[in-house]
Amino acid sequence: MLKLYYTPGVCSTASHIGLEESGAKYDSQALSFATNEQKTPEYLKINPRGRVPALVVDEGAIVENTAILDYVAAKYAPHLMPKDPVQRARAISLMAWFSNTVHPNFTHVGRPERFATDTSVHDHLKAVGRENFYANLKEIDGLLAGKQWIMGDAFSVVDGYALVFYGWGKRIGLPMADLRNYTAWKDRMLARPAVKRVLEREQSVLLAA
Ligand SMILES: N[C@@H](CCC(=O)N[C@@H](CS)C(=O)NCC(=O)O)C(=O)O
Repeated sequence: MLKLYYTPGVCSTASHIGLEESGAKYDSQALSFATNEQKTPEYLKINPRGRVPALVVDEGAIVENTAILDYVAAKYAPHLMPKDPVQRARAISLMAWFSNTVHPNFTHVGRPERFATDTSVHDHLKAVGRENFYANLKEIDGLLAGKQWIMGDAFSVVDGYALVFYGWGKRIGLPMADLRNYTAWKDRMLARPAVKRVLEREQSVLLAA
């Protein structure tokens, strides 16, 4: 049995969507950051880094969205990752960039204290993070030009990951409607029953007008 540990509205939504789209049976547990449930001794046994998502499989825990999504596709839903080796490498490349660049840029906005202990520079870090994050969103908008899904004609687990950042942009009041391709694609995402189920379960900002 699979078990996903997630927190509503954070990057674990990517894995949540991937699992729901895969059709695999899974159990899930929401952890509240407000009460630091991601740092309890029980959860630290699952992910010693105290982060979500974590997916517990028969052999133990898998952490990091990129790894979880590749695993879920490989094991339960091969149609959710490109088969062609070059396209598959590009899918992993995009998820790696989401994880190592786009996500940390956003973290500067919400958690500047993770990048500098000098509080006098926190506002500056937030402003730079916001600018860099919006530049990343513009790049995603460009990647979606003329495409149905982020990897082309076929929906993939990478789409669920890209949706996380649209929601975050909306949450911090960035001009998301200006990103025409990204916004049209977001509407296609919201029309998918599995995506909608996850967003409803997480009470996502993406469902608000
Ligand atoms: N690169 C990791 C990032 C994991 C991560 O940083 N998760 C955040 C939520 S977006 C978290 O659990 N934060 C809890 C904390 O920092 O205490 C992934 O993609 O899985």
